[in-house]
Amino acid sequence: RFCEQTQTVKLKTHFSLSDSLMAASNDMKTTFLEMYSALKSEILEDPAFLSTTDSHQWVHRMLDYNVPGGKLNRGLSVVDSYKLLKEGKDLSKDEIFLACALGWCIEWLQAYFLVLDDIMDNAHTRRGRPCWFRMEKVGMIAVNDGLLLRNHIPRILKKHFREKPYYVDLLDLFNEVEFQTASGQMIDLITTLEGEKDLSKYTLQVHRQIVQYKTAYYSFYLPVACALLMAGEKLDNHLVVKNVLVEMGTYFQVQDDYLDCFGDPKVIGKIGTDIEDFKCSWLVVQALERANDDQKNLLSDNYGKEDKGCVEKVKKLYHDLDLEGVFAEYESKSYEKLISSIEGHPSEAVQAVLKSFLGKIYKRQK
Ligand code: DMA
Ligand code: MG
Ligand code: MG
Ligand code: MG
Repeated sequence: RFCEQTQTVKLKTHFSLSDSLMAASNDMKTTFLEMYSALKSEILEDPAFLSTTDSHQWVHRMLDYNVPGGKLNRGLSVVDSYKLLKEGKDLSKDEIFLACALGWCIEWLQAYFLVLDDIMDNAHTRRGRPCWFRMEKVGMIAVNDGLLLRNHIPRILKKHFREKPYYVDLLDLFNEVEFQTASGQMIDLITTLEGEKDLSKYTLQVHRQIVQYKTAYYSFYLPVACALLMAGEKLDNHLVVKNVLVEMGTYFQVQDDYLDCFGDPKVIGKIGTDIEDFKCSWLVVQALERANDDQKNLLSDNYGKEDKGCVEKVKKLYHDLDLEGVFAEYESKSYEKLISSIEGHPSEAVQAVLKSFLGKIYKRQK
């Protein structure tokens, strides 16, 4: 117990090195990234790795490859949201420290989901580099690495939040959201089962169910829920906020589906595989709603095949059906709807949180 306390103090001292940066407060991202190194050091101090240097090395490399390289939107949103909930009051060093720690827990969760998602989706690249499981000497060890990433989260929470009155709510939140995400992933995966490839089951309703569960809860609700808990709020009192965030997350995953086909791999850092994987993507659902019988047959014959020619035929059909236009329309409609739900909220601070989040993703290219 004493030992752990000293470690926490050590971590906080290390963190105070960046006091000058925080005073300027214009570079929260730098502070956030410094916090990553501190959390990583704590994890690497675990006796599990002391006996062999190889295991220490492995975890070090695995974390650096998978945790910090993304846009960090989810993690930084915890800090941003907490600040907005505090309505302009300056945050203490301790508050910044805790909000960053929660932000990193979400980035860890994201790393865990992505390592496993890329195996299951048979993906090639992520964040502009090969997927972790494609790396030499990694392969299916990536499955266990996913489990490790997942297990780091309760360790970080225990170390820094154990004494907080909202500790139990925090654990419950992470557990609940992980369950929802894994359930969404399951539906996403079983709809593509070989031998049951049947496009007629791909409806907007099925699509909505998948994306709400696999993406919206962990990417949108979770960061704001973390900030609310830190601010001393009870989540049951914020169901309206939750609904708006789930809507926003749904819109975000529609963008992801769109970019999978129409995005620039150099910009989004990944090569799309939804057509090859027979995914219930927003694009295929929209295509089915608009296709004539011939076009439906073309889809049945070519959707879900590895063959490059088949993929090209599907992409051409999407273009012929003007799905770029349909998406542009969907995007502005969703934005308007979200803004009007947000403006219906009684709290200015909550409105600011939601608008800031929406601003980060509207018309995103990556
Ligand atoms: C993402 O679904 C969902 C999770 C939980 C990672 P996806 O497979 O469309 O994501 P990506 O396009 O990033 O592989
Ligand atoms: Mg994927
Ligand atoms: Mg997937
Ligand atoms: Mg995708």
